[in-house]
Amino acid sequence: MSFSTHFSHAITRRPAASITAGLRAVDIGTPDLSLMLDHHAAYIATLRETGATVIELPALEAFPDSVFVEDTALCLPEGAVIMRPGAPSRLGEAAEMAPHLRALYGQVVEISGADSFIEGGDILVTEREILVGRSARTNAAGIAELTRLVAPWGHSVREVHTPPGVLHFKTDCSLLDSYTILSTTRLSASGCFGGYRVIPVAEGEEAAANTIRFNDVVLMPAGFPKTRDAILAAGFALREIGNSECAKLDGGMSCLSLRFTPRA
Ligand code: CIR
Repeated sequence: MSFSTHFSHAITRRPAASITAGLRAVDIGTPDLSLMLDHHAAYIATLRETGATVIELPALEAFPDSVFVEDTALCLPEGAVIMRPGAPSRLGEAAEMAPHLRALYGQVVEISGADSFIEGGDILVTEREILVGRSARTNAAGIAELTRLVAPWGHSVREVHTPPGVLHFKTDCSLLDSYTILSTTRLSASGCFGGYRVIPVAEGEEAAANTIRFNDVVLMPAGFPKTRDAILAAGFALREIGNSECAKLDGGMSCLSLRFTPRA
């Protein structure tokens, strides 16, 4: 079973009422908390249906973007790495996540350099390597520190680039199985996925790129029929989850969980 697609656990965090103040590149409306909670519940139920244990953490009002837990840590089978988010308003979210991972993992290490910044949304873990996109949130020092921290666990890091104007590397791509990546053309055109099979996101449906493969199912945002059909045609089981409210804050399927199988 692949450690990059199959997981025993996930951690999520309930959206806070302060989500209305969440970060966004462009203001396309205020997220509706009640609808977001409905979508969030459907997301968690789908993770649970695969047999995984889902740990639901309580809302953190002091951190409007804290529902997007993926950015706080990188979880590998051998241990977890606590991130240093590049968005100043999100920096404190990592410390809020650390004790929960310490309770589950034997080894938890931290990105600690004052000049190091890195967010989980910029990290794509595949069976053979860890790709990290440099972005407005993730810098060279953060990537260098991550590279040093995961080397003893046998993981290699390859630095790639998040397209300009795109929040995170994984805003534009997802792993569907150990050698298949769903990607926007603007990202795959950079050549970063050599050696992988790439399923292109349909033109005009770029917001469909951020999906997750979680055990035997692919969770994707609802409303992108061409990309949905391409994933189905490639033979994957798929569930569409409402994402209209998270999308207002540049969030998608991966942002909403940490997914892992801890080795105690
Ligand atoms: C932010 O700008 O940080 C949040 N509004 C969205 C974070 C999405 N996270 C992710 O893609 N991993």
